[in-house]
Amino acid sequence: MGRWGKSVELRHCHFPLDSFALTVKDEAQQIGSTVGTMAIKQPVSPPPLPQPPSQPLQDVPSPSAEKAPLDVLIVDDDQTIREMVARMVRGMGHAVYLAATGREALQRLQEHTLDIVLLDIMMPEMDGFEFCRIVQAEKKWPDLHIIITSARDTLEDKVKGLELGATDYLTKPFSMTELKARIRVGERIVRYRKALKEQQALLEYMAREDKLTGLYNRRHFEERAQEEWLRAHRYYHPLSLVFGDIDHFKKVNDRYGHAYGDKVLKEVSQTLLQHCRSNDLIARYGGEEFTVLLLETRLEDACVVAERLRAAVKALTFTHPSGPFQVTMSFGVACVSSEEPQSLTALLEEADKALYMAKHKGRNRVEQYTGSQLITPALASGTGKA
Ligand code: GH3
Ligand code: MG
Ligand code: MG
Repeated sequence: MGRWGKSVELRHCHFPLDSFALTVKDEAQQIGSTVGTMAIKQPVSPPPLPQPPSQPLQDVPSPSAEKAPLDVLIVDDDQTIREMVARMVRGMGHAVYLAATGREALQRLQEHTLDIVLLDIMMPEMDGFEFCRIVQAEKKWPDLHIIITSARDTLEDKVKGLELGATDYLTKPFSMTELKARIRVGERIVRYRKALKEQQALLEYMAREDKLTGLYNRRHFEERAQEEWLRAHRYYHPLSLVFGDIDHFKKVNDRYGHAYGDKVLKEVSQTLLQHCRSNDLIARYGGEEFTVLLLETRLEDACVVAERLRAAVKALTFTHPSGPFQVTMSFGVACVSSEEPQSLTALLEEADKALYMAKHKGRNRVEQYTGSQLITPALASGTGKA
């Protein structure tokens, strides 16, 4: 029972945590009105209960990282009930929001990200059923855990509330201990859902990420690039693609070892990322190959970006124990053409052909696709990219 034990409460402040019904009953008796359920809904609400002498801060559970406070909305047109329940919920370590009508409750939902709603049914303006109906229809809060707390106790009411999306139904007068227990059940469900969502987000992120470099991987790049290609093609927006490949990377591995090669890949990735704009989509396409999709960017401007990337990579110095060294990169650039019907695959092939030319012309350079870069057998057997 703890510090706010029943005997202490009843003696000093009429605030027994274990039985809300008992408190209302006592108060109702004091002001000479009906006892029990009806007392809660009487038009003249009982006078506010005396506050406990001081809040027992040491009794409030301190939330740990994984037990962060939840956001709980208490909806009731009876101020006394709102305040008593609010005290109890705060005591459980949660953040509390209040509303006196269904309409106010909807407003709180718009303003805050709420986890649990304790919902009265009979309220002026908009009742609890209507609130549930709107929440269900809007589909914006699928994870909201609604616990109805109502004096309406027929089977029809309970079924109606649950069918309208509430997860639990508690009839008034209720015991505070039971409400607390039901909030705890809600808390477990809410936390479980949150953890599941975080796991899902992590899995999705991992599926899109290249583990070594932290850049997007080829799969994600192709998915996003396909969307962007369709948009650009449909609305005649410029869209460019840069294909980059580290020069003679095999030699880096051979000379400095595969592990150091990994380090080079990571640093090159960060450099490329730093020299891209925030809405450019950059990915590790494979091995030592990188792609950058440049939205709303024409061929000439994409060549400028590629040149900037080339210079940035060349400026890097790697400090291996055997001595410092540099790496260079070659780039091919292509743009969605408004004349010919293309595809993302065609765009990738064009950038790849331009990259091939850059390799062929001596590496550490940027080449743009001009349409005349046919790969002849002579070129293909030459020093082109692998
Ligand atoms: P070019 O200038 O023609 O591109 O020559 P290159 O040596 O860079 O090209 P090649 O395709 O012959 O070799 C690519 C090398 O990249 C071979 C491969 O082992 C290495 N590589 C690919 N992925 C990784 C990786 O994740 N880590 C490391 N360290 N090396 C990788
Ligand atoms: Mg290479
Ligand atoms: Mg390669």
